[in-house]
Amino acid sequence: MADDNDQDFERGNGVGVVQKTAPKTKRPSLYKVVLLNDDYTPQEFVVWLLQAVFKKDAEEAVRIMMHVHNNGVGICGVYTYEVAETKVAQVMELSRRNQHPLQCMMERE
Ligand code: TYC
Repeated sequence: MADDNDQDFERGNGVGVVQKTAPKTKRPSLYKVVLLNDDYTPQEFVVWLLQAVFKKDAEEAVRIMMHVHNNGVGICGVYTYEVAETKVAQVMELSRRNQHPLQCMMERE
């Protein structure tokens, strides 16, 4: 014998229907890691750092280093918050350990 639910189901009244909701995923904010020029850090050190920390090939590393040298500032890469934060910390620590005044920071895209 049909109970109330069976009757609702047969009428298509929504009993037992799985309703899809829009997925609530959001793309993470991105951050530029930028290098600042100075008069003291050797060009070779900056090129080495761009390869070691930012995984650039030699040609791209030289291009970015020269861009910073000529323009005062330049982008090393764009990353999620934690990755950008880690790369900035690595640059600052490697510069400090080698006694270079090189400065690096992150900026919201
Ligand atoms: N201007 C530096 C020099 O001539 C080289 C340099 C490039 C320094 C980029 C920092 O982020 C920098 N020795």
